[in-house]
Amino acid sequence: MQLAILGGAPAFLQPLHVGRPSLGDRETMLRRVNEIFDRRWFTNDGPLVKEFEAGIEELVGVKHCVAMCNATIALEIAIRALELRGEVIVPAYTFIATAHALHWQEITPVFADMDPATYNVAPESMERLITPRTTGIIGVHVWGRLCDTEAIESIAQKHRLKVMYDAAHAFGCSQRGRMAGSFGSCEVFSFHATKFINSFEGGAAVTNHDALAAKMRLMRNFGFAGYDKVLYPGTNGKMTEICAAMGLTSLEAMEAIVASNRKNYEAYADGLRGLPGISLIVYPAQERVNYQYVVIEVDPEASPLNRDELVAVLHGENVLARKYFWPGCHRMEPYRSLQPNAFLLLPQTDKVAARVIVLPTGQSLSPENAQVVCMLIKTALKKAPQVRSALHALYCHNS
Ligand code: T4K
Repeated sequence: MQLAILGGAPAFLQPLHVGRPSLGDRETMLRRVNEIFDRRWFTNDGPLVKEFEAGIEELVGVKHCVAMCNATIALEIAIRALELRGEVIVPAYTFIATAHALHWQEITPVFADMDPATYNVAPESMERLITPRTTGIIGVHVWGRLCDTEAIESIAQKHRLKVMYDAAHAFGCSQRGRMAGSFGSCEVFSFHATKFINSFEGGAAVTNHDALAAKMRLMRNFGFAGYDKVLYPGTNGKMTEICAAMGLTSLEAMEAIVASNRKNYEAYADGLRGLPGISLIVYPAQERVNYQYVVIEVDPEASPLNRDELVAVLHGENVLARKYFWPGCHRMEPYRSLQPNAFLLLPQTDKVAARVIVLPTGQSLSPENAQVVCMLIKTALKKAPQVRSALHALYCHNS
């Protein structure tokens, strides 16, 4: 913990976290836990997992949901079931799991640049990276705003590539009225504790393709097709009943979670309006949106403080803002060593990743808390010279 740069005690006694889980109805969850105990059926395609899968299929409008223990394993299984190999194009601006799910299977993630207007991958940057070794594209719906699926799918068609999406952020979000989960050959959701809908840990691959769904179901359970019969080199990607219980409880609370996320987002939008060099992510009014991420960008040319200085101020006030996804995947190991020149094609990713701050939101935070966070940012920008010298003194003292 750092000192309050703005002077006095930190504005918040308890830290405000990004990614604080939403809970859903506690009594319902506890009832489900009791039922799990009574049934003594804890995992391996249990009734709650099936119910959770059916709920997702209905909400997303897809034929198949294959629930898994987390989204990283779901990505790995989807990648394997689609028989991707060689090189697969992914955005550099994503959580490291997207790239690792490929590298883990000896597939090379080839990093494409972003469109700074959307934080999503720039389709033309993807097309430039296609080689004879390319077998597929993984788009990522960053912060829940869907990437340009039309452009990506037309590039894929032209070059005979497979397309899947990392929809970890985009559960409950739509594009032209069509829900995330129904694009490409398949899409992967995350239900990690920090996500919009959470099952403690969890994920799912969703698809409209019967054969692909059947293959992923086998793969998540060691490749077993009934007693004593293994058809694929599968893994253990199963979701437990306790996770499905949480997932169902969270799913039931979905509208309430969106409502509180939206209130917080609007409080941030009010409080940050007009601050020099600060812009807040805008969500499409005509679409379904989960408002799970409050993302601001700090333009170092226009803001009196840069991104890192503002984050230091906020941490000093117990507002534990995050710099997601900084640095881009290409600047993390093993990719930094394996592809040392990748950055040359990623100017927008490097620029934007150095500007982004993700602010706390979720049901554990009130719009009043969001207003205080905005006041802190406003005060810090107003007192930029003092803030800078306080930070300088602090760093000199600590080094
Ligand atoms: N693709 C994308 C685009 C993703 O963003 C992610 C995950 C994945 C794939 C892979 O999905 P999973 O395999 O995880 O299902 C966190 C999450 O662990 C990760 O799931 C998430 N993206 C990523 C964006 O954030 P870290 O390393 O930043 O986690 P950590 O421990 O720093 O916690 C994040 C914040 O959440 C902190 O402020 C503390 C708070 N928190 C966390 C947990 C677990 C809580 O308040 N309570 C909690 O229980 O990765």
